[in-house]
Amino acid sequence: MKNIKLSVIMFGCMFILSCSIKSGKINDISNSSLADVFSEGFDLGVAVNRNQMLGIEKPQQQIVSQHFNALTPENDMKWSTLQPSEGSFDFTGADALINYAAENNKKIIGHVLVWHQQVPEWLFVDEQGKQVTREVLLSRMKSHIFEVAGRYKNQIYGWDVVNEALNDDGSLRESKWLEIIGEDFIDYAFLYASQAAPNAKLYYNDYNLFKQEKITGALTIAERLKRKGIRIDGIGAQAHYGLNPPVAELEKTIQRVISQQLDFMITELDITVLKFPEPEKMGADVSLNVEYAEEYNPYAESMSNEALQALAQSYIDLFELFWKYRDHISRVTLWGVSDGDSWRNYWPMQGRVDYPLLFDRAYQAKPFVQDLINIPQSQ
Ligand code: 9MR
Repeated sequence: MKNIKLSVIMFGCMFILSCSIKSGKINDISNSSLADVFSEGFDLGVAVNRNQMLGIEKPQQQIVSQHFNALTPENDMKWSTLQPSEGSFDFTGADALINYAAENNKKIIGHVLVWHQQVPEWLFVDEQGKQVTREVLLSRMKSHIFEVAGRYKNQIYGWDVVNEALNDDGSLRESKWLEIIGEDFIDYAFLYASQAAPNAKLYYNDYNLFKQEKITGALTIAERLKRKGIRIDGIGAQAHYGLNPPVAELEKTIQRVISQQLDFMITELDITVLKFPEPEKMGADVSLNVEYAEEYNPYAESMSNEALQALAQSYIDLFELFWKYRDHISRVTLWGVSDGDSWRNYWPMQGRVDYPLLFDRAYQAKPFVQDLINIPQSQ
């Protein structure tokens, strides 16, 4: 009799469990963590700002603490913030992130050591305003990397060492780094980073890497570094996409990267629901600034249901791909906490209202987040 009772109870429990898995309730995220759902596959990261780290933006901080396990500073570790004038460093924002991450047990991704944007005016010129030599710029690069990556060598898990050095066709982007130092500026950046932070992972990071010519350029850089005995651990694909993201091309990219024994990660994911005014310039070139036009801002009050469905499908398609390659993808990072925080509201056109992230302006998870968290159970 006792055994029968026990079996009935056990059967009942299993039935309830299987129903709740099917209905998705087992992963009701109000009481759990998105990062936990994907933890068998990859870290789930987010870009954060200083106010979130300091607790000034409380609702966003709550989302960060509950749902993400890897943090990238959206702006606070860029050169112009850290070393606004030569030799004088300001670590206020960076330290706030480091402290928050330590207290809340989050990984930290450093962003970024060498980039052509958000650099201070003094960096490429001498006191007379004349362009500096290769030797001077290399020495400025070295001291910055040693100061910054060295300071956090025990706290930062991985660094975006060089960011956006390529054009979409895979050639090297014209920049002051390239002009003054030459193409081995990339090699030196990785060399210095590996010396300053020997235990940190070192990444090359760029946008539009789903384009095969562009990933060829990135892989060529990685091969050269390896040939020279300079460490590079992985390639970060930014993923600033629009609706219907390039899933098939991205899959090819993932396959090519992992076949080179390089780690692959998605470093800056967001999906605009708005029409891109100059489609051939889709990507993340922050210098693009298109004049405001009403027709490009259709959801000023709220997003249409159609757009929400298309956004949902886009995220589902991408997360299915990420989960398929979970053994080779170490992290997927969203570029911002909630829609109101996103840079997409002001790029490539200022003054629009966009809906590119997982959490809305009222800090609620969008309905399709439930579909995302069901992916690990359904595959
Ligand atoms: O999201 C960042 C935004 O707040 C800054 O104004 C902008 C300035 O350059 O940089 C944005 O972050 C960029 C990142 O550092 C590198 N890849 C493209 C990102 C979006 O522009």
